[in-house]
Amino acid sequence: MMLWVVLPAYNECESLPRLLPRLDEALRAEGIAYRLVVVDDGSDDVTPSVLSGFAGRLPMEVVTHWFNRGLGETERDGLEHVAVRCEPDDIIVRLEGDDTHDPAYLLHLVRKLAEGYDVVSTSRFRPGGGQIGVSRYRATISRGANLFMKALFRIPGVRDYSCGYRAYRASVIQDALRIYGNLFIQLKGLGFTSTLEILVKLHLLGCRFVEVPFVLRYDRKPGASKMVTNVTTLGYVVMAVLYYWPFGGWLSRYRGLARLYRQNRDLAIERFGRGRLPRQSASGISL
Ligand SMILES: Nc1nc2c(ncn2[C@@H]2O[C@H](COP(=O)(O)OP(=O)(O)O)[C@@H](O)[C@H]2O)c(=O)[nH]1
Ligand SMILES: [Mg+2]
Repeated sequence: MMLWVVLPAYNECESLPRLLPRLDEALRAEGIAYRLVVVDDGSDDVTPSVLSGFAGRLPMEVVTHWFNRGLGETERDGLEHVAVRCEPDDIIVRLEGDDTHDPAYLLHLVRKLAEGYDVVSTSRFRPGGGQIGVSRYRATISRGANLFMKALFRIPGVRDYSCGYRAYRASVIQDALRIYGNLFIQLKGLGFTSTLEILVKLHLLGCRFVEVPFVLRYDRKPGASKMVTNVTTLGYVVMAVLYYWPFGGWLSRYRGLARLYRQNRDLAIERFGRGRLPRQSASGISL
């Protein structure tokens, strides 16, 4: 089993030198084989040279965006990069590059996934979870947004819809790409909406979710948040419309998918699939 760690990074030159060694230490201590995929989203600080400094020391690959494309395209490219290289039994974790997600939780996520779930999320809203260093204003917005998401997209096992620190069984990400193709992350230019969309699309696929309590360490963040609140809020609203739209919205388009996928995965892919998932050769050419 290989653990693939996807790390979106946009101007994270201060936090990466703190985060990467801790991540390596946490996984090495447990003897977990891992590969780190950093997606540099067109950083205009010294993030690229910080990453080159780690290249020889850690098992890592860097996917580079020459322009700042936003979190949606960054998550998509990180997940696709891994999906064509990993084995179905591998694990994919995505955490943030701003050092607010303690790598110690990786072990909790991996252990929980071994119990048979498809997705394990970290959750600030479970007993023992919380957030340190978050302003009252931001905490209130985040709480409100999560209530909104819960009301609209209720997913059993999920309380924290907006924290992107999650572990996925690699096979479900591969299958989601086979089924949704480029529409797996459809809302790309709308701030951080993609983090929620991944959950919703995997729910429509019939995945089983669980959470582990998690404390967000916002006090460790060196700079300000890059979240564009207004755009992300607009994204949630657009997503609700797409989800419930009676003429080909997600709920109607993917009706029956979850049940079929659980009963007969191959048939579900044949009936609903819209994407191929090529294997990538060592030379990096799609086969
Ligand atoms: N790709 C991409 N990643 C971003 C962008 N803004 C932030 N990120 C990354 O997405 C993650 C979340 O951003 P962050 O500033 O931590 O938001 P916050 O934690 O909600 O305050 C971090 O790993 C960032 O490096 C962006 O415009 N594009
Ligand atoms: Mg963050």
